[in-house]
Amino acid sequence: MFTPRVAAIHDMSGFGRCSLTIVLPVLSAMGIQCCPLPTAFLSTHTSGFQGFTFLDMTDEMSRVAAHWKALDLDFQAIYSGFLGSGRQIGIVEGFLRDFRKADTLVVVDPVMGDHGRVYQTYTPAMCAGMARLAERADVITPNLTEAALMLGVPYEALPAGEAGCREIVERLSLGGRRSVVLTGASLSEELTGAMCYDAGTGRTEAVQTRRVPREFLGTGDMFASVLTGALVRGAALTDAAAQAVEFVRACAERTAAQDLPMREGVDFEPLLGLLTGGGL
Ligand code: PXL
Repeated sequence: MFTPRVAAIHDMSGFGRCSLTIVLPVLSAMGIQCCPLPTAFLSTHTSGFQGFTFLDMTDEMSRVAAHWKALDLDFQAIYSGFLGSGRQIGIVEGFLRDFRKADTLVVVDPVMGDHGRVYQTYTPAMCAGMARLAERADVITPNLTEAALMLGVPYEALPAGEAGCREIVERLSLGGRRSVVLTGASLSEELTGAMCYDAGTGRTEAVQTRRVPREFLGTGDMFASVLTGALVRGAALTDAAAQAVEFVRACAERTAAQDLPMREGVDFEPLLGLLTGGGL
């Protein structure tokens, strides 16, 4: 049986569980070959650690893409996340031009910030570039902070509640041309999850689960990775979002039960079996 292949364009942070240290194990567990195209190598991620190292891989990325092109590799999906420089926007756009075929799924997680704040290494020009890159995606997975940046409105001015989340995904859909899965969409005090606009069906649907009253870094990366894996395996958008919502909840519950620090991310490794869908 054929194993699908995904090009994963994200940073590698050595400690703190995010980006490639989530994308790789999650896609592998879901039976998908993950080919990493690292955007930067950091000692830790940038949220909650002082003095992290940051090796910008911009120049290496073009060389990797050129080699993959010479090898005539093909990918069922291209999935991008945290970028390391403004120049990388154009490199990822070039990667899409070179590797996207009629049935290639393009998922852009427009990683830029959280809790109303932009990540330390992102400039306004990079945020504008990310919005431009995201226009080429089949599916985007912003959180509320990233949705505000893409809509050009202050975080505090985002429309609220269920109607607000519906309005956000519909406004971000580019007139219905791209699917939008808004994360951190909470329809009541006890619930949280995603609001999904499916460009294939034209429908907007909420996916909710019980809220874990703690926040952990990397849950957006976890969500988008499970969603991408499920879409590659043929799930419909809201079913893929439901798998992602439930897996993130299970990880957050396990991590909260041990009272681990937010910056270390979710303690997901013992739960990967939930994604494999079968024994030996
Ligand atoms: O999870 C988002 C993310 C990804 N990569 C790096 C980060 C962050 C969030 O802080 O710093 C390097």
